[in-house]
Amino acid sequence: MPTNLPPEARAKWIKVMEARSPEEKIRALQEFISAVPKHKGTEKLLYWARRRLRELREEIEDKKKKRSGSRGPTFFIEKEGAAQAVMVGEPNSGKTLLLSRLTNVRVEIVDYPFSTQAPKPGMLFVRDVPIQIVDTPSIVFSGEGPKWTSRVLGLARNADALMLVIDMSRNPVVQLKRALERLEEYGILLRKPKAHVGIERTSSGGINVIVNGKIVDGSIEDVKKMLRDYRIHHAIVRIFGEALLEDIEATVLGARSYKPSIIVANKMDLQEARENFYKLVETKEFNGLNMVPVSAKTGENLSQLGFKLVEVLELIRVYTKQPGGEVARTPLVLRRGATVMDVAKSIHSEIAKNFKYARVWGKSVRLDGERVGSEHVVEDGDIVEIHAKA
Ligand SMILES: Nc1nc2c(ncn2[C@@H]2O[C@H](COP(=O)(O)OP(=O)(O)O)[C@@H](O)[C@H]2O)c(=O)[nH]1
Ligand SMILES: [Mg+2]
Repeated sequence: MPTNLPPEARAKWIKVMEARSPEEKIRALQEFISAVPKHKGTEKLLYWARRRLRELREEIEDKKKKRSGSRGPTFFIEKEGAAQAVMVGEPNSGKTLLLSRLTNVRVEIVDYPFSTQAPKPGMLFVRDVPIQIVDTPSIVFSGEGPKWTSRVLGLARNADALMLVIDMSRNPVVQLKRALERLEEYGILLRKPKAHVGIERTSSGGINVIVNGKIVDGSIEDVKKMLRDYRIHHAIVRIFGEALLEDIEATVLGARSYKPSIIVANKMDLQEARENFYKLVETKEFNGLNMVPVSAKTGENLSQLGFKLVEVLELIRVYTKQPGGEVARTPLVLRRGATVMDVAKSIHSEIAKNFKYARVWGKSVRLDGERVGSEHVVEDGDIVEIHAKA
């Protein structure tokens, strides 16, 4: 990813961000592409911009199809439950069987490649946490692949988590290497990069840069100037690790981002699978990936897969209770780091507004029923009783 794009290119990018309709976005993107100088340093950016262009064209085509009443498969799955996890993988890796094993969905396994034609959701309950699992048409990780490839990867990019399903009876090292490359081309990173940049647009307050690490090749002033070039005037920028200015620019451009992910090492019941799994684990390049060995056929380790999903999604359960009342049976599902105020807000905005204090039982407090303020951070399994002004 290049840094220091010429001002013309940045100005064009602003147009892309501001475009409302896909048609407008396409025009703006085309202009952006022609304003970007072509050299080694911009290769990835251009690749990414052209891919985005392709996706937008497909989106328009899709809409036309719908209007004309033809009923091709639709690639949008409404999110339900606490989070959405999309399964992606090559033909016959076992995605569809996994969906039927993990969720309430009953599907017919038809034994020919590319038999799944449209994405399909089902609900998995991990303890009390509902997680939507989405099965998708198979793609391949080397070469061109089927025409729905960018749609499937678009679904994955939009999901809360990605499950990369791998057939462990075939050379998994090669499969996984290619898969990682392919996903990265699509802007999906399965591991947190060494440097992580978050940009949160705000409505006022100027640009605030919080550095938990360092900016390797510039200063906070350089970051502010770059954002202003993109006409971002109010934002909180958080930098973790050792970030280059180009990492920050890549974030502005939305070109790649980390997606909580699991490598689902499937078909562990088959002969060569166990040895192959060790090969995966021992490959240095795969350090830091979450790998879960399972068998969709025998059901081996499927519950572990659920727990791992909750873990990578950073979901926690909080049980509410009214003063003098019973503990709720079903939990609120929140993200790790949530506060008592987040709990109050998910109960009711009035309760949040009239919040006085809360009592908490569980891991986040030392005493049962300890009295805490709104900023108190809750933990998985906590019971929270909120006291509000009447
Ligand atoms: N032995 C074994 N076969 C499996 C497993 N998971 C899926 N299969 C089989 O692999 C074939 C492809 O499965 P399917 O779910 O359709 O794969 P998809 O193309 O990724 O959706 C089917 O014959 C499944 O029964 C597994 O864990 N072990
Ligand atoms: Mg399938």
